[in-house]
Amino acid sequence: MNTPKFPENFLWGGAVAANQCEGAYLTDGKGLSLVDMLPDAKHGRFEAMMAPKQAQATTYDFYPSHESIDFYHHYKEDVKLFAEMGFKVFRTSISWPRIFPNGDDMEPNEAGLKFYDDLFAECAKYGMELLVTINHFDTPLALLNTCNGWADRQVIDHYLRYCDVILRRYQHVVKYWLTFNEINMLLHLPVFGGGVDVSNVENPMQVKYQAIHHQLVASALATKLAKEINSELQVGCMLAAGETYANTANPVDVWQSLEQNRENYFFVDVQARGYYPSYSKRLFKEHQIVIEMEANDEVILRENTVDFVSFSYYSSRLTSADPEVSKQTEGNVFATLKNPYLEASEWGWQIDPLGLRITMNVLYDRYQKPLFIVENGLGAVDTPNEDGTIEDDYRIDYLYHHIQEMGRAIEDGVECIGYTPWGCIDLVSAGTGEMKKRYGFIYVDRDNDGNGTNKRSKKKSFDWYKQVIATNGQAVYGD
Ligand code: BGP
Repeated sequence: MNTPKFPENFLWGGAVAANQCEGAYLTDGKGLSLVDMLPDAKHGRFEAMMAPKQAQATTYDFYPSHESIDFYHHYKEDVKLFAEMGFKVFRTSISWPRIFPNGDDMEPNEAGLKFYDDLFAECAKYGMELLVTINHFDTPLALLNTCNGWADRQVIDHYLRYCDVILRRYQHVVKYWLTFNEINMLLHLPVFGGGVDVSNVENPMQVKYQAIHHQLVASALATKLAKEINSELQVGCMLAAGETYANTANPVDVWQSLEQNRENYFFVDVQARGYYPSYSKRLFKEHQIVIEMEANDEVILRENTVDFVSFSYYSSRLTSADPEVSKQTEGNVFATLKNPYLEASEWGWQIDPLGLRITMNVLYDRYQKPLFIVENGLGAVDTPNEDGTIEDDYRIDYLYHHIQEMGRAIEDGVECIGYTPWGCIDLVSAGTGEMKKRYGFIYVDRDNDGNGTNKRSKKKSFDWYKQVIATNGQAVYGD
């Protein structure tokens, strides 16, 4: 096959999120985010997400987000390293409770805004574009407690007040915006995705889809606002993607895979097409869901679709209608069946580079909007050699094959704006709270219990990725 060519202005870069790297969890007036009350997996992170009230009443030994890798105080050094790799774009998020400590405050916290003034100016100094997630798992904790997070419609107003401040302030330095990280997270882990506690409600599906409706309306209104503030701004949605395959050619398996894919595409169907998909009628009926809408909601959704579709891709998924087939493995956001054709990471996430090409083709066929791959990567244990060097060939191998398939998808005709692999610098894992699960090109000396010097050093993948960027992706087609 011909060597695919990446577009000349393709945005190579890397991604992080405030709650997983900044630390400084109470510095300069920041309020608590819901992530700040979560311990690591060993001490019940998952259970805390399921029962947030009990979690808040518990004192854990260690909270990974409180210090994280202290990006808050190391950002200059880190951005310099990103620039050395040749990043054309840097994806990060703004911490909502850094700007509005309780979520419902009327005035923003100037010290919080100042931090992002400085961070973004530092990136601009090196000519990097910015891709900013407005809400990446860190809804202010106070909103979870006062109104059950996004289950309450008034959170739309709080969110838009926050959007108004940051969109205005950063319009000239941040061109690309994502309204919510992995918006389908709300369906699977509602505390994480939207500060919604469903542990004591009669019909969790009702509460979740109502909260989802609020996020969808908020996303559309944020898109509208962005355009009013500056018509140059580009706003995207963000999905935890990964095509779900059928386990066999049995039509019942194929049907089930279609349904599971729809469960995720539902979100982008609304955000990219502007209306609830026809299949949602039956879904809502089956789960006794009645979405409460305000008169203008449908118009808002229809008139304010996204400019591009962004997504995270770590793996494909597999499903079977046969209850006997139950070999589950871990995966991003939700577990899936074990695919016998695929290897898996140490955390059980299956590795499927071709699945990226498939996912890109499906998304592009479905929406005909430019794609942006804003997360992809391998979470692995890195063991430094005696001299401190880290030979992460496994990570290079993972990225190499995914970049190859991304190139092939572009060759297939898919329009793709850029690629920002996840955790370009080691940071706290969202799912497990560990440091041990590393994604970075840059190693950070810090362990699962918060010990370490926080010293940064380059892994072998650092120079490799630098070469990929320098050759506009051609380095992965050299063999
Ligand atoms: C996605 C999140 C990220 C990131 C990534 C890897 O769901 O958007 O925040 O953490 O997954 O997951 P983990 O950190 O659990 O390995």
